[in-house]
Amino acid sequence: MSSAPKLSRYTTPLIPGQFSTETYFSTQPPPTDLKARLEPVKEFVQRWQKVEGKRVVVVTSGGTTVPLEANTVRFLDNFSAGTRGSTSAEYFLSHPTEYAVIFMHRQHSLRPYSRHYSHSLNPFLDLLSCPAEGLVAEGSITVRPDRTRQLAPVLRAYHKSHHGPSPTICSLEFVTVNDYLWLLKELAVIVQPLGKRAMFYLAAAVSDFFLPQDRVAEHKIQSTKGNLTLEMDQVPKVLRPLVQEWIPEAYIVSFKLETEQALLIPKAQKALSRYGHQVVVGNDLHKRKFEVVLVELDAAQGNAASSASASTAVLGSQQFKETWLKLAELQEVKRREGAEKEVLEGLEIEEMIVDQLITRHDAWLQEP
Ligand code: PAZ
Repeated sequence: MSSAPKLSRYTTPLIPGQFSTETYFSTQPPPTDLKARLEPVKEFVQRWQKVEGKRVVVVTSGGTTVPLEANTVRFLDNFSAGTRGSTSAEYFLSHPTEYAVIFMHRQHSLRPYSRHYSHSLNPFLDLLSCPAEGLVAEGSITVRPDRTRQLAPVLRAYHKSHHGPSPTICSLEFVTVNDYLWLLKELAVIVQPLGKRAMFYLAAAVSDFFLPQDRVAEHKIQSTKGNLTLEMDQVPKVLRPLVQEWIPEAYIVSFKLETEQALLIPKAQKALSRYGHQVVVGNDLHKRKFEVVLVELDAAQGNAASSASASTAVLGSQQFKETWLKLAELQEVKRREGAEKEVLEGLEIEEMIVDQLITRHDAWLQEP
């Protein structure tokens, strides 16, 4: 029998629907295996902390779910496939002397390197040679010669970062928004000793709403009971404690997704004013693969950064700078350098985002 969602006095927030961060973490239970999952991350951070000059970037990636049932049959989800996060992680990993990556991602979402061979884009079995008559002998399976040129660099980078003598990536999975919030909080504590050498690159699409544990039905909600009405509470804005309490020295980059382009810059500015972190990367849902805008405090007031196409704006007494990054501009530069068509077609906006952020992180490390 399914139990109907019910209210309890204990977790009901003072303002209906709004949990403070403290109330959230004191009422919503951590994932059962939290400590065990974080052990490899602790070792990873301790190892890289000893290497002078090494920085660690926490990349969050993919969408979070909100389960409607404890024995979960149904859940709310969002569109994110983890493209931004997995692609960006690769570009950070392409600077192996500077960056090691903690890749905190939604289970089964895209991952660095293997993303090139997803089942829909580039099915794994299509990479392998198969005799015309289909008689595949076990000991003789090989990669099709016409696919090795593309595969070799990806395989090399994958092995070096994941299975080399000193792996530069450590992965951590989440599914629900509750998993995500707990992992982020604990990760901040683990990464904290790195101080300014840490960067947070928060590209995951995190739900703004959740169902408190005591309002989640235990068993599958029965349709025989008629319409389903859901009332969800707001997820606390953990960016504030992340920036102001958990890891104040780190370089923190948040992402802002909108479907109305006109909202991007004002909302990014508001987030910077409210939380006091370093950069908001604004992106429009439909153009996110071709253009983004970096919004930050103007160098005169806050962080130093140089860029080709920056403009400034004022909100209250704060002055902001916006830097648009457009894939077409990178393609034009590479085209002029003589890049082949195949290279031009393979360019990704994450290369530009990561380059820009590394420059800013360099400057951040130089600041007293
Ligand atoms: O995962 P993806 O590449 O399909 O999408 C990336 C993205 C749009 C989720 C990311 O760029 C982003 O904006 N994340 C933050 C979303 C938000 O909470 O506003």
